[in-house]
Amino acid sequence: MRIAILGGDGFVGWPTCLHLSAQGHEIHILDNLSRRWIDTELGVQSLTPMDSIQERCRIWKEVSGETIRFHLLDLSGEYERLKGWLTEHKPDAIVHFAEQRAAPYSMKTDRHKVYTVNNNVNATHNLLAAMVEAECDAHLVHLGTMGVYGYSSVGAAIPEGYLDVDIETLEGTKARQEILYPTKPGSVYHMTKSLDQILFQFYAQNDGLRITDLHQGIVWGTHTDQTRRHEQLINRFDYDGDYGTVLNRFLIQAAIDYPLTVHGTGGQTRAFIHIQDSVRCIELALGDAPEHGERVRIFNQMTETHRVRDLAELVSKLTGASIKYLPNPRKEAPENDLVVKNDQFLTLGLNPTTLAEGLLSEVVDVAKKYAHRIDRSRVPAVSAWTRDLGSRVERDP
Ligand code: USQ
Repeated sequence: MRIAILGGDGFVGWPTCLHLSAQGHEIHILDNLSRRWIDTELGVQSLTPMDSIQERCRIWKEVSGETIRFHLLDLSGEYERLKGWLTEHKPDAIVHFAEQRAAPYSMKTDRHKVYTVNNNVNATHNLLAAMVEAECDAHLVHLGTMGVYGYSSVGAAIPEGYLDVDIETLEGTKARQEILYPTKPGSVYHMTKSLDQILFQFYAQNDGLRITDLHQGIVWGTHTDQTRRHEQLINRFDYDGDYGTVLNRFLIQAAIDYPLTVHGTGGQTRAFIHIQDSVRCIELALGDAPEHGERVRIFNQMTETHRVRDLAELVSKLTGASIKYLPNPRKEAPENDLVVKNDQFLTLGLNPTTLAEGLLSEVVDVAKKYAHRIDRSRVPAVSAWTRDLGSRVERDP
């Protein structure tokens, strides 16, 4: 297939490009390199040394013989160029990662809220409108998030996107209706992914676009089979308070003897997936396109759930790191249970990497190897959800 990977320079985007290219697909990256600009804005860098996208593609050609093409294009700001690109290249599939993905960054200031909404919602809507106008019949696979569901404990498993509800009719009988599972986003970033769902629903129903939305959990790990093939193919690894995700943060904190930064009681339960499984899920979803006129297909892309304090204890046991319970800069339930259905990917053949097998071998090695590149002052999470929470944030534990 000819596959356009929007946001192909990012944390999940890059290993996905390599994975699909290795399988013989023709890969085109469309990216405005905004993630690299945000590193510059925040004054941080990936733990792992990352080459330019052009250099990454050159090395991949040397290693594999396969070509990945890079197109510098801003989805949210260059609608006409996007439409022109789709008209000219007519991809068979599009994978859409091109959104600002950090919840703390989206809550940093009002400017960051506005940027995140403008960037994410416009990128998705521009893409959908351009696909229709360019008569592009590609299967669109979008990276969404488990966070659209919210994390309140309702004592029931979260289904894959849809919920059957019985509504009382005017005649007093019950009518069954299928609805999108109600969203309850916990940040401006998660809110944009909730808005994306409505955009997808409309374009699938109105224009017959074939869309799959992957509700992904928190990704951990850094390597995939392809990023291991050359040190210049290495994936990015974020550890700072805005972009670092919880388990990867704990691992680098342990490597530099920094107390593990648990927010609140650490009673938050979240869904997790290893980066290798993440790229495999995208491959599986691409191979299972919906029909024209079918509702948006929604998968829960996660393999296990863990409580934050249990993760901290696990990392502490493995490495001897100490744990620090900090005031939570986020507005979120202090404790929640989480049960998630993920039957669709298991049925399609996903064989998950579990935390127990993958943890020590891979990430601790990466964290230790590059520990000298860490700026300790960028480790604290200082973006607060509200002003009063901001005044309690601990800047350097
Ligand atoms: N947390 C800590 N200590 C830290 C960092 C985080 O206790 O040092 C806690 C947070 O308060 C939160 C949980 O860990 O309760 C998860 O935080 P996170 O930063 O790992 O994940 P999140 O902000 O939810 O976002 C990440 C990705 C996002 C993706 C999402 C999937 O950045 O792109 O959509 O995970 S999910 O969480 O399932 O919505």
